[in-house]
Amino acid sequence: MTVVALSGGVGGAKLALGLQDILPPGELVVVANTGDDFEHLGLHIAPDIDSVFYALAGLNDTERGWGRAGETWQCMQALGGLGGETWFNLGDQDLALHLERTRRLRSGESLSEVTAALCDAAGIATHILPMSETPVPTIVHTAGGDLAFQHYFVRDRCEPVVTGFTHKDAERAQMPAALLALQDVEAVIVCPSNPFISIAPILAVPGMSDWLKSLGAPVVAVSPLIGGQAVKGPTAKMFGELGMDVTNAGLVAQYAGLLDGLVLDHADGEDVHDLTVATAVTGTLMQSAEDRHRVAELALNLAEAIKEHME
Ligand code: FO1
Repeated sequence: MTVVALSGGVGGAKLALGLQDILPPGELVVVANTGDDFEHLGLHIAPDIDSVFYALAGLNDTERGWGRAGETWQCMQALGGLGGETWFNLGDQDLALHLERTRRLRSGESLSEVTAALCDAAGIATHILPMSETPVPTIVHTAGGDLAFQHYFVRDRCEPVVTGFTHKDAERAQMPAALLALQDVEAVIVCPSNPFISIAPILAVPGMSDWLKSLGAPVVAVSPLIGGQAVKGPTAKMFGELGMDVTNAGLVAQYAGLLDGLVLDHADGEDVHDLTVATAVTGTLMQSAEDRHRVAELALNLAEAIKEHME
């Protein structure tokens, strides 16, 4: 049996770790957003793949949210001393990952193959797959003009007012063959990631939504909203700027008929009355392993209950 999880970076990686811990080894497949990927300092940077990778390998920095624990920054300091670009921080250990990924990509391996090799090396039994083998960079449309994703997110600290997004070259993107080959998928879990910049790019890959629907498996999301706010990042700000209510009904509408169920936080318990999908309510803030396991288990249980009704 297989569980497929769709994930962005930090928030998604927490649930992916919870799922990995409670499922038998190898039964979890995480499809990671690559809309944030970019070429920087000559290296292929894949932030969301890496957030999931570091979390599942137990190497992540839980305070900062991205990158490796125990990181050092000597290369960045030296680069700054040479007048180089330092707005995007690449730690010394993190650089090793980017060097190896970039080397393998340049030698002709696909992004799926490279990611699988890195997971093997780190002893991760979970399969992490990019949403696409080819780049689908997210372009952020703002009141002040279009921005490359990391310019919006890191350089400009998500300050510009967002008016929309383009998933550039999505029409050319292809789902990884390893994803299409999956059999016996029992549940699809949409992690508590940003619906606009983490999950929408995955769903923009041609065939992805139809494939998810064709599995005959319940699709259950864990809401990234707690009390009408995002735990971290610009999710709530984007809802407002795009003229949408910051509610779970707004979230379900954003997923346009994909969801069968939603796990939401106690603080938003009232939202269940406005929802047409099956729901389960718990504390969704994941600060400890116990939190991650509880939320992961509830999402899988909700999927199982929905499946029983489908049959
Ligand atoms: N986020 C930051 O806010 N500042 C950084 O300098 C930064 C560097 C960075 C390097 C590697 C990596 O994998 C992620 C990094 N992130 C950084 C996080 C990241 O760019 C964003 O959180 C995601 O793209 C959004 O999911």
